[in-house]
Amino acid sequence: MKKKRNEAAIMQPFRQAGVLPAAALAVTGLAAAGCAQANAKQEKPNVILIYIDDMGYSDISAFGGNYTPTPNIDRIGQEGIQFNQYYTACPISSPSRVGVTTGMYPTKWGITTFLNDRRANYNNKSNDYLRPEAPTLARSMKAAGYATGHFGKWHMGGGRDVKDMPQIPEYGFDEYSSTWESPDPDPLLTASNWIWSDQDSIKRWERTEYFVDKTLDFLKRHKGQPCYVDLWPDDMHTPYVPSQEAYEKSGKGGFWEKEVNFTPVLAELDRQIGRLLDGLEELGIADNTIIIFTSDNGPNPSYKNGRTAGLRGQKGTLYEGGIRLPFMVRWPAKIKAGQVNNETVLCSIDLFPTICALAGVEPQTGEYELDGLDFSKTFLGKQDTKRKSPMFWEFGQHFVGKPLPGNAYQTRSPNICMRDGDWKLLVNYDGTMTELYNLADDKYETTNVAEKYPEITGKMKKQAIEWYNDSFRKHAGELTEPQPKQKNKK
Ligand SMILES: [Ca+2]
Repeated sequence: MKKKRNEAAIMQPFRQAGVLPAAALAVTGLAAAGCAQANAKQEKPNVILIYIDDMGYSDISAFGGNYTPTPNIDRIGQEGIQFNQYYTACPISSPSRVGVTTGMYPTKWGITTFLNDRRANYNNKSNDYLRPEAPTLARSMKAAGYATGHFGKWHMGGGRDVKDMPQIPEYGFDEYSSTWESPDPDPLLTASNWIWSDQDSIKRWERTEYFVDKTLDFLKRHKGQPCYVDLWPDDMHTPYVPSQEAYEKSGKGGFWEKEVNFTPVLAELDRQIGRLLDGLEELGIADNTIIIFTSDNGPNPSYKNGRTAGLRGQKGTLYEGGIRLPFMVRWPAKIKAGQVNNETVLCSIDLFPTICALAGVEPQTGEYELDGLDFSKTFLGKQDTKRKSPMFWEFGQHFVGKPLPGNAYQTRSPNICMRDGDWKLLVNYDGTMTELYNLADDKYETTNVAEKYPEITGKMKKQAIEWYNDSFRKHAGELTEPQPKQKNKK
């Protein structure tokens, strides 16, 4: 067997150091020697950013989900603060990840939709990877003395026929383990040349456990040093393959998008988040660890919008179901338990400046200006901060002018969106499909009031299109057309 799973490492995460090669052990030994001294004075908090893939607003119980109880995930908000008006920067994986990584609107970096092969990226006016000169949160944390790890899906470059992307350490990470859509996939997860296969050493249903093990092992080895960790699982992205039994029963492709398999995958994700929380307790670092829990974009499938609490739209649209997501923060040392914030409108691009402020870290942004705002005081529950500037989104310029699908009401939105206070405007970059909603009156976006409020519509439409014209591919460089593909023999 080519890539045998290391059972001991999986079953006993805290002993993983025992299977490290000699060179790594030497480094670990040095870190351990510094621990006693560092332990006494680690003031900066650890930060774990849990970024779930394709989790809907109401998958989990704390946000109204009733698929399966999620007591462990819910605990993060119950023991900290839950925000009910949090948005991702883009309703699909790659640009969403760019937004949270850079603290900037992803369209500026020319990541316009999910990263595909080079020809598709070119056709979508997308770069093949995030340019390494972009500011990154991890790089700022590292510069302030943090140990940095990325464990889970990446999808900001690499996979398919893209070979010239930078490696993950170039974005500020000391260690990583990632999946097929990354520069250097973990061989235990990628026995085949695809996102997953039944030949993988770590099975699809064991992946979140694997990344939680990686996270805990990293924190253990760096105990005494502040750590920044991305824990970015594959769940709740399809296919839903909850177990060997389900895999054999479902066959190839049978039920992998069905609720019957979705539910146990969600239950397992919750169990693994519970293991993470228990692990932090065992390591004695729970009190001074900030955990942020959220998702990268809305659900697909949405199960008739059961996964969006009835909000319109889903993954791939700028309606609320595509971009409004669950968001919770726990930091026992500083954040009072049991808070719910219904007022503050947050965006994933705020996390870069906010996390830096919470940790006392200076953001390293080079010549670029972050688009996100510092909401650290709001996270700490000190004030109910109202957002002082509008937010903008761009997704789907490649759909503009194309025929709408039959189910467009839920699956296709105009490609620019702006939220200012309770007003939300959507429009295509060519000025077509103008829609206006007042979210305080109509959070389900059922009634387009653009004609009823022509002044508001006109002003917001102008602002939104100007923002798009200024932002689209602003720092992305020139697009280069790929050479015609060699024919692949399978
Ligand atoms: Ca996603």
